[in-house]
Order: sequence, then C-alpha cells, then structure tokens
Amino acid sequence: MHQSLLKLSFVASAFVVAIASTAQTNSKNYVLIKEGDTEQQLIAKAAAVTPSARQLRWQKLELTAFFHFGVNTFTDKEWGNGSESPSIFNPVLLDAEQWIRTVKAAGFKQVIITAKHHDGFCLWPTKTTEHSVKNSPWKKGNGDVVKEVAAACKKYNVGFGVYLSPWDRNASMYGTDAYNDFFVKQLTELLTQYGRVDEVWFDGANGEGPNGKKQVYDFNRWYDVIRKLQPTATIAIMGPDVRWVGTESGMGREEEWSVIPADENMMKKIADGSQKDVAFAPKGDKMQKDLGSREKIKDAKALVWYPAETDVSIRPGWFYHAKEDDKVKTPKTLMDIYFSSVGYNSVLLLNIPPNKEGLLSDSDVKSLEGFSALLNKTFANNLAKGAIIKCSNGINTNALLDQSYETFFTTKGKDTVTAIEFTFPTAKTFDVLSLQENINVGQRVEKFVLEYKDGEEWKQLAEGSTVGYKRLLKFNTVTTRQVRLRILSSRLNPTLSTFGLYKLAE
Ligand code: FUL
Repeated sequence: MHQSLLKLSFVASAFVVAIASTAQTNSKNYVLIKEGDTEQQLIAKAAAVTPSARQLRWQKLELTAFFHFGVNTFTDKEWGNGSESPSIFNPVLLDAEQWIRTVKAAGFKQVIITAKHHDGFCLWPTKTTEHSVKNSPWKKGNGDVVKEVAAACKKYNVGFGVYLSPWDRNASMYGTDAYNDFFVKQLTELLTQYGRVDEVWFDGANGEGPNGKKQVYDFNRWYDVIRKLQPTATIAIMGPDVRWVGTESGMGREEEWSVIPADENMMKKIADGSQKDVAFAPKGDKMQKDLGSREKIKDAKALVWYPAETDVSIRPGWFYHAKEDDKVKTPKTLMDIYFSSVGYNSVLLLNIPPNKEGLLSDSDVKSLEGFSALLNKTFANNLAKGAIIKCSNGINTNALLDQSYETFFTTKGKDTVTAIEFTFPTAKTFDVLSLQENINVGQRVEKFVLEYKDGEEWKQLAEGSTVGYKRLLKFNTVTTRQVRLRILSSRLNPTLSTFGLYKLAE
C-alpha cells in the first residue's frame, strides 16, 4: 500500500490519548463542550484553547529537519524487509557534525534521526536485538549514530528528536504482546542514554507481522514512558502533540486550524477527569481540506489544540539514492514549500537523507544554502517598519511592528472586526504579507483582506481565512504609500503579534 495510505488507514483506526502538560497559564490545550452550549459559547471556548508549553516551543521552531538513514541507504530501497544483513551498513566517512552544521546554517532549529525504520535495523547498539550497528563493520561494531547526532545537536544547540518505527519487519515477536515490551525497552534506551530528546516521531505505517497478525500498538503505554522520561518532548504524528498535515508534498492547507474536534473516547477521559491534563491524537481523516472551521466544530463534544506538521523530502525518496542526485528540490521549490507549510500555520519537517558515506551530499547542501539565502534576503527587512498606524478600535497597535512575538495588538471591547491602516513615509514595493497571531491566547482570526491605496481607491491585494502562528501570502508586486488590513471575522477579539510586508528575493 502507498505509504500515505498506510498512514491514513492507521490514523483512521481507533486509538487514543496521552498525558500532556498545560501551557504556562491557566488555559488548557483542550476544552469540553457542554450540551446546551450556545454557538457563541462554543466559539468562545474554541478561541480560548491554547498550546501546551511543549507545543508552543515546537511551533516556534518553524524549520525542522529529518534524516532518513539506515540499511535502505545501502540497498537503494525505500522500505527494507528486515532481512538485510547488518554487514552492509558501513558509512565510512560519517560526520554527524556536518549534518547539523549544514541544517543549522540553513535556519533549521531541530532534527529527527530515524533511529529505526520499518526494517528494524537500529542505528544505536541496542540491547534488544542483534539487528543493529553493533554487528556492522562500521567502527568495527563500536559505532552509535544516535549518539553522534545527539552530541552534534548539543554542540550546535539544535533540538534533537528520534523516529522509532512502530512497524518492525525484523523483530520475531512482532504481532504479539511481547512486541510492546520490546518497543518500550527500545524507547527507554533512546530516552535515557542520549540526554534531552525534544521530539519523538511515530509513523502510521502498520504492516503484517511474520505470524500474519497485525500488531496492536500500546500507544498509551508508550506515551507514558515518554512523558515520564522526557517530559518536554513533543510526540508527533501517531501521538498527542503534533498532527500529520495530511500530505507528503510540502503542501499544507490554506485554512489551517490548530484547534480541532476531539473524538468520543478522548472526551470521556476529559469528562470523567481521569487525567488532569490530557491531550489527544484525534482519530479520523486528516487529509480533509478543512478540519476546524465553525462548520467543522459545530457538533464537537470537545476541542483540542493539535497543530500540523508538514513532512516532505528534499528528494523524491525519503532515503538516499544516487540516481536522485539530480532530482534535489531547487532553492525556489524549497521557498514555495516554506510558504505552503510554515506560511500555512504549520511546522516544516524537511528530510535531507545522508548518503552511503554518511554525509549530506553536495547537491543537497547547495540547495539548502540557496534556500536559506532566499529566505534571509526576503525576510531581512520589514518594509512596513516606520509606518504610521491608525486603528480606531485597536489596543497596542505599536506591537504590530515591534518585532516581538510576545507583545500583541488586539481590539477594544468585544470587537471582532477591525481595520488597521499603515501609511509609509515613502512608497514601498512588496509582494508578500506576513501575519502572526499570538497563539499564547489561542487561534482566532477567521477572515481577513489586505488592501492598498491606488489614488483615492482601496484595492484588494490578498485575502485569507486563518492566520495562526504564521500566515504568509504572495501577491502581485505593488508600489504604494498606504495599505489596510481588515479583519472581517474572528472568534473573540482578534490578536496580531506581527505584521510584515516583504519583497520576494529572486
Ligand atoms: C512514511 C514511511 O513509510 C516512510 O518510509 C517515511 O519514513 C515517512 C516519513 O513516513 O509513512
């Protein structure tokens, strides 16, 4: 089955819950909707759901990197079947510092290494199986890829995460209860031997075991282990903190709500108070165009903060294949992906697969350099800086241009609509709008338009629905001395932390 379909079918299957922390404030990352709540009450509740501390930290990273590396790198495959000999794994020049230096220079704040992919081969010398680096010729069996990546992350102050595939095509006990114990042991090793772990990534692929049975994964138990051993780590995809955006192309959704309905099982746990701070990985189709609009939440029994992560590879495959050296995405394509992921209220997880030598290849490094040059050039200078701002019902309008995320604009009274006018000292030329809501107080904006003054007339430049942590819009280049942002609909008073206008770098 196609990987995405596998992931989807698993997402659709029933599974539940984990324990999460609350945000620093009294607000929570979930809320129960009571029978009899009016639409207004429901919308007010939705607007007050906020990210947990770990979700907030993760969202602010914006750019994270994936390293798919393992036996597939040597067999030229995407999925191994578990019968690969450890003797094929020999990345003689492996230099994790080169990986981390490269991605850090390109603006990435956190990385995730495939400690074990579906083939079951472990990149660390685990005690749980012989199928690992300890039986490979690399460093005469004394190597540990996970350790080298963790150490490089620490050295360069980059976040460190692990991908541990639930699906294991090598483990003989796969398909039985014993596999869950085996998995807990593997998790425990990863979460106790390498210092702080910032993200744990569980994929949705769930194949047949050797006994013909599908494994029932004990996710709740695994989540408990993670919360206990690494309480600040986000659990992604098949986990409660971070949701798969629903594509593997780098294309998020334009209307991206981080607050979405929770399902019935989750609600029960909220309602009976069996856990103090709960968060859930809701089941259901995550590929729909809209997951959290008024229409989508109107019958919800509970709502949860569950933000989207957009995973995509810099190459056609997830693993390195020499034949794809000339198919590395260009800096321009990576910029487009930045706009359709980070710019769509999501975090980008870009995969850059190390090659057989254990290095990031020249073509990937060049492309990343080109991407970060475009990114830095585009966003170096906010052209709205120095504007005179007018807003008849605004509070703290100066916060829009003060470059701080924490300070924010909002509206007076109970106003949910507003118009903010910016007049520049001289005409400015731009084609990008950047908006950020202050998600510390929730996600609220539902509809906005940007207009510019052409003579005496206001003309529309761009329009959008959600903003969230970050919303970027491109439009035809315009030169003007005045723009106006109109917020046409919002759940409670809208907030904005930043307002930016930029010119796309070529
Ligand atoms: C998929 C996996 O099957 C792929 O091999 C890859 O790891 C990707 C990120 O997730 O579902």
